[in-house]
Amino acid sequence: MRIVVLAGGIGGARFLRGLKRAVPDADITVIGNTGDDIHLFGLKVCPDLDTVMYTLGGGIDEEQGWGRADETFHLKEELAAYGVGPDWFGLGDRDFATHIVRTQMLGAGFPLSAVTEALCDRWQPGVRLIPMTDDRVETHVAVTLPDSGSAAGSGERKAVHFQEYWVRLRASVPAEAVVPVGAEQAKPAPGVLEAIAEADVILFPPSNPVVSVGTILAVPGVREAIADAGVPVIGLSPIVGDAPVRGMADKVLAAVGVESTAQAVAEHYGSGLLDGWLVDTVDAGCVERVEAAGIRCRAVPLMMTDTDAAARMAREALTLAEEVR
Ligand code: GDP
Ligand code: FO1
Ligand code: CA
Repeated sequence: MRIVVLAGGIGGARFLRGLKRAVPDADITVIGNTGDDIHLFGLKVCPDLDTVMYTLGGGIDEEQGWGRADETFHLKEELAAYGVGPDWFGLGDRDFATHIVRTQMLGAGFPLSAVTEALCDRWQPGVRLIPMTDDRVETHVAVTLPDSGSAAGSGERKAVHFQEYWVRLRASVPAEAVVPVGAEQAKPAPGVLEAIAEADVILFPPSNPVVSVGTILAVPGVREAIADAGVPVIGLSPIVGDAPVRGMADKVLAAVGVESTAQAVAEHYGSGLLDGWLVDTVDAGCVERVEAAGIRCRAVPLMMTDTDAAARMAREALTLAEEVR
């Protein structure tokens, strides 16, 4: 079975680990979000690609969900001693090696998709991991910073990089707009459209609907290819009990006018894209309303407490795919 998954970071990666356990023989292609990518200290950092690669390759910091296990921060400390920032982004020593290799290969002229493949030679994630595009796309968030006196600024409206919004500001101010800068001009990376066209099923894991899956869908051609694939498209809700399981997805959902509920996220994707939607059992009350919107819906446990729980979720998604096929 050929499965295509549109993945962000932690939610996508943990689901993928379950999917691999649920269907060990499947041919899984992951289209990874690169809108979170950021240049720091002259290096290209791809948080979501790395989270998938490290999680599936056994190198992730399990508790944190991002970055390397057994990490140290000497390099970050040395940079800080020189007064070289930013100091708000936690790049560890082991992780730095990945960004150095990536940046070196990009500088030598390799596209990000080829670089990602090379990095995966080491990590053997057991899936084909392709960035959504080889072109530069960076998600920016329009915010109004609080009045002066606070470290953040002086009541001015400005656009900040997604990582600055998420990590530095901790989404503490409303996101007024979320813009995947460069997406309109981006081309899908080699293999993206082909994998979608050849898929037997397409899955949206419980990743952020705006800044992960939404950014991938913003690459011209991707949404159309999914709609044209003619195979079941099944999503799993990252919202459980009207709140994100983890993180601040509610803040970026508000920016696109979507309530933080499992039903609203399903309707946001819409019946033109989604055939099936899984909500958590605590949200069973919305199943009929989602179905009324033309999307087949089931309520099942959606908490990825461990890989077995994620594998059960993956099996439920594939069962729903067979129901709508
Ligand atoms: P990020 O790039 O690291 O933010 O990760 P993703 O975009 O892939 O996923 C983030 C989303 O995963 C968040 O909105 C969380 O609500 C969701 N999430 C995390 N853990 C779980 C879980 O156990 N169950 C469900 N249903 N969603 C989860
Ligand atoms: N997330 C944080 O909340 N704080 C960090 O300092 C941080 C550093 C970091 C370094 C490498 C990496 O691959 C990911 C990192 N993340 C960090 C996670 C990541 O930036 C975000 O979780 C996602 O991009 C949000 O969608
Ligand atoms: Ca992310």
